[in-house]
Formats: sequence, C-alpha cells, structure tokens
Amino acid sequence: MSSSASGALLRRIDLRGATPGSLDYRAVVPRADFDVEAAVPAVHAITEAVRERGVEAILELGARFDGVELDDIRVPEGATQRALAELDPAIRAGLDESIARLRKTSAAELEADVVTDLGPGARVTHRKVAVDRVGLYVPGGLAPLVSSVLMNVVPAQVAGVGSIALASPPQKEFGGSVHPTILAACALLGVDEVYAVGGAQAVAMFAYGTGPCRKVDLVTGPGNIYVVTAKRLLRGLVGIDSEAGPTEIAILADDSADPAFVAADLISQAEHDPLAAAVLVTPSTTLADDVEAELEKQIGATKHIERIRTALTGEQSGVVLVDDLEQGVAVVDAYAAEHLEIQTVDAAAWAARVRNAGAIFVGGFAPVSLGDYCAGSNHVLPTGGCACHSSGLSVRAFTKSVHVVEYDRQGLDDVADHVVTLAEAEDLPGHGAAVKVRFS
Ligand code: HSO
Ligand code: ZN
Repeated sequence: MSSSASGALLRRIDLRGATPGSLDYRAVVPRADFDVEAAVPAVHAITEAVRERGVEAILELGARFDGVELDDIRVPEGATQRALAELDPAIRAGLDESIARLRKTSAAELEADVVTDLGPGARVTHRKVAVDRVGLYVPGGLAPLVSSVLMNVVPAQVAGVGSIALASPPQKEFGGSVHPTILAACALLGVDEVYAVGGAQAVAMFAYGTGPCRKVDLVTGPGNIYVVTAKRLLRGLVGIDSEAGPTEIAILADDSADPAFVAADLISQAEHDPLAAAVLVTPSTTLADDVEAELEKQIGATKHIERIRTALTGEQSGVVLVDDLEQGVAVVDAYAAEHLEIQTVDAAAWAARVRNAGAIFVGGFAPVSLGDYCAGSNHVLPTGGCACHSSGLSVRAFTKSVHVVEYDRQGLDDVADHVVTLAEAEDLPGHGAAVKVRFS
C-alpha cells in the first residue's frame, strides 16, 4: 500500500496487489478524525447544565454558541403557518414532491405483525408498536437542512408516532428563531411543537424533558460532533437512531463511469462540511486521473469552494486504487459509507454484493443529491463506519416490537418438561416450579 500527495485534490491510496485477507481495509481507507470521545467532556458539561438548570442553561448556551439572546426556547404558535404562507411556491412544490415520495416508500415499508403458531395452543406474535413521542433534530449550522425535516417527520408520522417535537438551532439572521424554510416545512407536515435550540443542548432538552418540552422516548436526526456525542451520552435515557455525523460519499466506479458525474457527486457531498468525506474506489487509473481533472475544472464554479477544497484535500477523502471491482467491493464494504454510489458496468449486480452502506445509489443517474431530496429514500444515514451495524432512518426506526406470548394449558404441557429441565440445568428450580404448579 502506498499513499501519495502530488498536489492533486484527492490523495491516493494504492491497494493494488494486496492479497485478500492480508490487509485490514478498515485501517487503511480514508476516514475523518471524528473523535467523539474527545468531545465528551465539553458535551457532558452541556448536558449536565441542561439537566440541572433547564431552560436558563439552554438560553445561555444559545447566546454563547448561536449568538442570540432569547427569552423563550419554544417557537411561538403561528410562526410555522406564517412561514408557510411566505414560502416560495417552487420550494413548496419541491417539498410536496419529496413528501409524497417519502410517504409512499414509508407506507410500503411498514411492517405487519407476525403471528407464528408453534403447535396447538401455542402462539407468538411479533407486534409492531410506534414510539410514543420523538424529538427530531434538524441541523442549522452551515446550511439550513429543510429536507432533513421531511426525512425525520414523514417516517415518524407514517409509523404512527403520536407526538413529535422538533429542534433546530436559533438563527441570528432570523431574530433568533428557527430558519423560516424549516418552519414552513413543519407547517406543511402539521408539526407545531418547534424549539429554537441547537447542538448538544437540544438532545439534552429532549432526553431530560426541559421547560415546555416534555421528555421524549427517541431522538433522531443528523448533527455535528456535539449532537452525535450528546446522543451517545444520553442513549439509554432515550433511544437514538444511528450516529449520523459529517456526510460521506464513496463511489465505486470503473472505466464506464462518466468522470464529470463522479466529480460532481464527490463535490456535492464535500459541499456540506470541511469534514465531509469524498472517496473514489476504482480499478482505473485513467478514471482517477480524469476525475481529478474534472474536480479541478468543476470546483472553480462552486459557491462553497473553500469548504469543498478542505473536504476533498482532507485526510478523510481520497482515491483508493484497487486491482478490480471484486477488491473494490471488499474495500467499500470495509469503509461502510454513509452513501455509496456504484457507477460501473452491471452496477445493480455489484450493488447487490455490497453489505455495508447507509444507502446505495445504483448507476449513473442516481446521484446522492437525488437521495438527499427527492428519491423517496431517507438521507439520515449512519456515518463513520456505523453502517456495518446500523440502518438509516425509516419507519422501522420509529417502531419497536413486542413479542406477545399466548399459550394455553395444552400448549404449555407440550413443552413443560423442557422448561423444567432447562431451569434445573441453570440451577433455577423456581423457574421450573412455576410451570409444574400448573399441572399439580
Ligand atoms: N447529504 C446529507 C443530507 C442533505 N443533503 C440534506 C442536502 N440536504 C446527509 O445525508
Ligand atoms: Zn447532501
């Protein structure tokens, strides 16, 4: 393996010739230094302040981090409807389309109860129940992610969540309120419990129940390192979705890919954050060179050039050269990207081989930005390699399941001896006795 920095935007990591099994790809793929542990002391101080001093602490933190002086954390009723009335009709049409597609996929993905009969008088039902109350976090930071409102709210509503609260950082530019487009999206979706609270303090507010905000059962939504760290610290007290940190795009591509598409897609996610990761995995040095040339060409025309350049040249981004797509699949699986694009011949077949990714975008006409807004898929996805054990948001994230056990006398009698034997094997005779007493 070698790494080179030749003045190119993307560093190169050459894995060609690595024999399968000889190298831990996870250790060599580029990855952001997203050090949640390092953020723990600062975040713990924030969550404790909110726990101890409630709204007063949240207002102080808003002044410190967001530069706003507020008297109240709750966005006044009516503000969402007013924002909707002033919303640009073209934006409204885009939001409507996105909502319609998300509703359709969410409804189709709802899981039915599963009833299993295990013999006469022996039945187990796997019942699906929506979480009662959720707190949704929508980042404000470098961009007001209005689309994240939809990605959180729609699956929660379709799952049947009864109570939804939303928090987003107060915006100095808008008098300390939440960004008006985010408020308008809330109105479109019928969400009127909105808090102008950002960062770790929002997660703490949801988890503890602070001031006007009742404690929630589940906190979802993407965020910066403070939000992610707060979710990790407060997990247990509340449920959380995946840890969704700075965005990542990995593209597995061969010679058939259009370098202009590949470059544009890498730039699209680099645009989010100087910490965003853009990774190209390819067996083609020609493609790697052509993508590099395209990046140089396209980057000049971008609005957020500094942020994009920082993300592309950062440690977390790069081109990984592989021998073939077979090795490429092993590498992208090890990387477990938040977003994975496959731009190869037989893209669907290669996509079917991938096990670890937050979402997979197949072929040249499924860019990540389609998924960010209007594909009908969800864009709140696990980052930092968490895709090897976690899933993105969907109705399932807002649902829990309960096993309901229905056995009658006959059903219990049929397995009674086994229960008694196993209880004795564990030296827990009282367990066996609870069965025997029913037949004595
Ligand atoms: N790509 C981001 C989501 C997003 N993009 C929102 C634009 N707006 C993380 O999946
Ligand atoms: Zn995006």
